[in-house]
Amino acid sequence: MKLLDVLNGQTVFPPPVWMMRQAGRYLPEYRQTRQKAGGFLDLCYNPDLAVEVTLQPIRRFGFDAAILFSDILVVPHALGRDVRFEEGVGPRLTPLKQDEVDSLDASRFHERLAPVYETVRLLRSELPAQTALIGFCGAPWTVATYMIAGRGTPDQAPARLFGHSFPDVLQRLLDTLADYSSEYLIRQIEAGADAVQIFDSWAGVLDEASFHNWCTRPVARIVQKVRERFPQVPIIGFPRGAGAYYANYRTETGVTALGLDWTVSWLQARELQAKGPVQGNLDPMRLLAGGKALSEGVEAILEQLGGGPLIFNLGHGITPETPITHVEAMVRQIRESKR
Ligand code: 1CP
Repeated sequence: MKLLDVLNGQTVFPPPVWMMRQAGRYLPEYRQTRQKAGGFLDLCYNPDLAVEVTLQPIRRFGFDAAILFSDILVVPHALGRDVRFEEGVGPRLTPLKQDEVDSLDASRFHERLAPVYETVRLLRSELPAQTALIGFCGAPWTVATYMIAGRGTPDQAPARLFGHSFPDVLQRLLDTLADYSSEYLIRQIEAGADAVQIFDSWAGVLDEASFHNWCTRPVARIVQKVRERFPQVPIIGFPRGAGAYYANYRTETGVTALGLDWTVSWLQARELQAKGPVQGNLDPMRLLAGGKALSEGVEAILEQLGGGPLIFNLGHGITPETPITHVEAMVRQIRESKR
């Protein structure tokens, strides 16, 4: 598998490619299956339909990796929190109060997530042998931001305020999430995931000390626990917006590869790549725009990072309005490129 070769440190050219949120609303076949499933969580917990939507982008574009179809918020749901997805609005949770942190209900954690493990098992048997299967979880900080605010917010002010007001309570929440997320990843690997990614989408809103305590440390705890059980399975860390903290994040967490967002400079990206594989980092707005914006963006990544271990990806998820023809053009350009 090309993706695993890169994660083992090899340079593969043209690089393997997949996209964050590759199963999603920009695909008509996704919208159709989504409608059949009923609610969004019903889709996540229905192995047959979750397998179907995971495979849709693989059939269409022949990506080098499939990512399990689920959501980062199934973890708080399996910890007994109320999680809903409102059509066209996004996730809604009952905001977690500080006196509820020590009474999360984990009694049915794996039972609730059993359909996700079943999805992984089915996927590994149905995917082509050359297509890697990526499992995932949200990083504790990012999951906590949704648990605390009860929704997505532009800068996670509610969770930052919570953490600065009650640092010990937030730390306990993050530790709990790290422990259950580790178990969740281990079960996904047991079921057949070839690699796992930890999504820290809200890493970029923190000061240096908070980044260390709330992003780096909990992710290091997950990496350590997963490695105790599966020393060889690659772990991709994606601390979106980490900026100057990317380098320390790699050394201190021990992740195998770093997911880069599109704001990282080429100089920094190449310095990071000199220490291990990187993944990214096309601006999803270049993919949405298409044409020259897209081809120049793809070309720059191949030129700047194609000489080392690279997994081609976007710098964040594809947006629902993106034309399918743009994705086809991107994949064609990557696959036809020569060095
Ligand atoms: O209408 C729909 O069908 C719901 C849209 C949708 C989809 C397709 C949501 C709601 N989640 C997903 C799937 C999903 N989420 C995947 C599947 C695999 C793939 O990539 O194809 C993954 C990996 C996620 C991870 C996820 N969920 C993250 C981390 C990555 C990121 O994009 O930053 C986050 C922050 C979430 C929360 C979430 N779930 C859904 C939405 C719209 C959001 C963001 C809400 C917000 O911040 O406002």
